[in-house]
Amino acid sequence: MKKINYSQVDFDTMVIHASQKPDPSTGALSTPIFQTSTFVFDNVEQGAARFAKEEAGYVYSRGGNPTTAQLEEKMAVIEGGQACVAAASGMGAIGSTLVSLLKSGDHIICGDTIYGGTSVLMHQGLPEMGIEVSFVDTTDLDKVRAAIKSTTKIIYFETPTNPTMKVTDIKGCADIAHEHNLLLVVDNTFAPPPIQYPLKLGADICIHSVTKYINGHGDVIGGVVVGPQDIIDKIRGLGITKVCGTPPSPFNSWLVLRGLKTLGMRVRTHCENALELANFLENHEYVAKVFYPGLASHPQHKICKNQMNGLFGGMLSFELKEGINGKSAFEAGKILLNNLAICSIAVSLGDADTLIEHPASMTHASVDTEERISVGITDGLIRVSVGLENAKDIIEDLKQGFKEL
Ligand code: LCS
Repeated sequence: MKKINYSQVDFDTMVIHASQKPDPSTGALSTPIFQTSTFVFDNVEQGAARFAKEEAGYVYSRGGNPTTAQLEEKMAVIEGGQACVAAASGMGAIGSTLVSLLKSGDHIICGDTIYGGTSVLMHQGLPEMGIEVSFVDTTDLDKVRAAIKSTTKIIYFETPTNPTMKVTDIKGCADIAHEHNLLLVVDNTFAPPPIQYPLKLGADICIHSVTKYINGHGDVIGGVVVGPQDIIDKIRGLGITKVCGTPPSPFNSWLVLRGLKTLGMRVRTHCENALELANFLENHEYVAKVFYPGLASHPQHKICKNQMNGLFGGMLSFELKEGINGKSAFEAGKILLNNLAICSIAVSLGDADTLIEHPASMTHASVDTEERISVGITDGLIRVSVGLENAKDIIEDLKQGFKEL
C-alpha cells in the first residue's frame, strides 16, 4: 500500500489513518490489544541487544508496548511533534515530564491558574524536591519576562485555564522562552486539535490529559507528552519508565485509539454547543459573568481567534448574580446544580455527556482559598463541560434549573 501524506489530507482523514497499520500476522484493521507484560527474545544475544538499544523491539510493557506505540505515533502526528510518550494519567504525563527535565536548584515559571492536581504538584511536590516555582499570570507577557531568573528552565501553563478560561499567547510566550533558552511546556487539554496546536505556535512540549477530549468517552484515565525525540526519549526512559513508572495499560491505549477516530467531529460539536450555551448564559438575567473564549466579552478574545483556529473549545464557566431571590451566588449555584436532569454533577471534562461542577469545592478544593479567589475561582463559579447532546436540550435543562432559584 502507498503511504498517506498527512499534510495533504483533512484533519478528519488524518486522525483515522495516522499510525494505523493492519496487524502483520492477521491483517486485523483495528489495532490489537497487546495485553502482555513481557516480550520473548529469540536468544540471549537479542535480549542483550534490545537492552543496549542496539536493536529496536519491545522488552517489557513499562518501557513500551505495541498498542501504546500506535497511540503515541498517532498523537505525535495529530499535534505535529516528532515523538510522543503516553502515560497512565494526565498527572502521570505532567509529573514524569517535570521530574525528567528539572533538578534540585532549578526554577519553573507556572501559570497562576491551573488544574487542582497540577497545583498540588507545583506547590508541594516540586518545592519538596528543591525545585523553585513562581506562579505568574502568563496572559501578561511582561510578567513572564520579569519572572525569569538565571535558574529558570521551563515556562509551563494551561490555555485556556481550568476553570477560568484565561488565555495565554502561546507564540508570544514561546518567543520569550527561546530568547532565554527555556523550554515552553503547554497543557493543551482544554483545546485539543483541531482547535489549537501549541507545537506549531512554538511550544517545545505539549501535554494532554487524554482522559478528556482526546479519548472523549469518559471511560479512560490517561495522558500524553508530545515533543522533540530527544526530550521524549528522556521522559520515557526516566520519568515514565523508572521514576514514576506510569505507562498506560494496553487496553486503555486501545480505547483512546478508538476514541480518537472521531476527534474532529466531536470537538467541532462540543465547540458549537458551548458557543450556543455561552450566548444563552450571557443573556440570562441571573448570570453575572460568562467565561468563554468565543465570546467578544472574553478579555483575550482577539488572541483566541488567532490561536484557536476559529473554534473556542467545549468548556465554559459562569458566575451567578449575588442576591437572586435573596440567595448568595454560592447557594443559588447549589440549587441550580441539584435541579438539573441532563447535565450531570461531575468533575472531568470532554465527555459526550455534559458535566457541571463547582470548582471551589471540587476540582480546585486543594488550592489555598486566598490564592483561589485571587485568580478568579470564586465560591460562586460554576464550570460546564458542554457535551454532545443537542444544544437546545442542554439549554432547556439549565432554563428549568434556573426556574428553581
Ligand atoms: N491537566 C488539566 C488541564 C486537567 O484538567 C487535568 C484533570 C489534568 C491535567 C490531569 O489529568 P488526569 O490525571 O486527571 O488525567 N482535570 C480534571 C478536572 O478538571 N476534573 O477532573 C479532573
